[in-house]
Amino acid sequence: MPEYFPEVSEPIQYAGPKSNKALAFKHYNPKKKILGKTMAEHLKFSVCYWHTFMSTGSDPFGPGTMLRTYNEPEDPMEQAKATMDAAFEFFSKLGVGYWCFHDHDIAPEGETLAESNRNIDAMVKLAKKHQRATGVKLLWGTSNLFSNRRFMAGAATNPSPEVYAYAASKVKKAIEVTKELGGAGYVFWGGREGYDTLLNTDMERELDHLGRFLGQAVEYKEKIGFKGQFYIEPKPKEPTKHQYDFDAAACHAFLQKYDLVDHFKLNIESNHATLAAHTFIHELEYAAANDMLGSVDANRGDLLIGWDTDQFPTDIRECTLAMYIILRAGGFKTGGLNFDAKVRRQSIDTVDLFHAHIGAMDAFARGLENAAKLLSSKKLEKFIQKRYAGWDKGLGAKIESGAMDFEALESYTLEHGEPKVQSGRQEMLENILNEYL
Ligand code: XLS
Ligand code: NI
Ligand code: NI
Repeated sequence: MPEYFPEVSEPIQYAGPKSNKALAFKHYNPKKKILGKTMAEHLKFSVCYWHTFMSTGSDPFGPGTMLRTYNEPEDPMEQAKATMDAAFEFFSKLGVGYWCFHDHDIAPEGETLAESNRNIDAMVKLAKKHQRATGVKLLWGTSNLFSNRRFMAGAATNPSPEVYAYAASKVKKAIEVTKELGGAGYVFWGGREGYDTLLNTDMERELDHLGRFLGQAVEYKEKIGFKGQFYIEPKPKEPTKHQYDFDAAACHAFLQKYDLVDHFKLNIESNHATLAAHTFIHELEYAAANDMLGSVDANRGDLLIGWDTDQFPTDIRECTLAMYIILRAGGFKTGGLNFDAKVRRQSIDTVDLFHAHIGAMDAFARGLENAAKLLSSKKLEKFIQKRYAGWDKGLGAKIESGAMDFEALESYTLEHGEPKVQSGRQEMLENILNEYL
């Protein structure tokens, strides 16, 4: 088998924070134990197939810039095979435990659904062989319901029932192969489930169709005995003007309305959070507070550019706060940190793929270490506990237990007068956080 990443001859090693080696981990030490688990077990890093192996740097103003040897074969299936060989070589050399893919990342779409499915089957066979040989596991699978022109007006929310049927057929297959590959999860990202203009949109009907579609997916999952976790990945816009899976709260409300909330968790993506005018931390916190935190698409946006730039995460403060929430919520169960991120258009060498992933893994390793220390110090938790202590006894406990109606609350206030107020101490807390970065 040809070697696709000759610039890295040995798997990337942990060399420690003092090392000057660029192709080494300074902080990610997979076997190091933190709060009873290894770093690898906490972080569960995953490489995404689409950005890392399928995208070559195109943007709205120009085509790809990256020339890859695995893209050289002209026959689409030969190209797909070379790409998969390259992908597993990369996973092994980088030392990640997981990968994620869309159906047509790994296999070209054929002229018909039947041909597409045959292509997928052939590639799944190869993926299975590679998974067995390398020990790399599938974090989640998904179906691309947004690139082909048939999906221009959405998949489950398309005005045409034929497109709904096509989308269902693709998701059916993608769930089957995710099961076949032992996937721990399956993601629904509603690529074009939204609208470009309300002038042509029956929103009520579209939402009902999306609810039905996801319900049918749950039914099928149960029918074939797929035990993986279903996730919804919120995103507010892009490619459409508005997407129904806007943010964590909108997805949660949607799942409750259609009685699906027990069957899904959320896959929170950092760049999608900022597109929704939230922070990544807000989305994680909302998900955790509602027992909906499932998995993470770890990347970062650029606040000066208004789209999903999908850059590799490097911000230590953000990684620390993210891991703080994840640890506090009990850590990942089925999910992990999937790098839904791509190298910049000028980063044209394959070695740039290593630099990008190494930096992101080190950033999250530091985030994990910082978060573990911050959590063990209990400094933030103690502050919050004290801030809400009024609810643990007396008046607060009575309100929480439902023992005080509006009339009783009025009598209490008439008797006790003006409440005492307390400082929020934001600056002090920000200083504490900085001590841990
Ligand atoms: C696009 C999404 C996509 C999903 C998988 O913005 O992030 O990559 O993660 O379909
Ligand atoms: Ni994503
Ligand atoms: Ni994205």
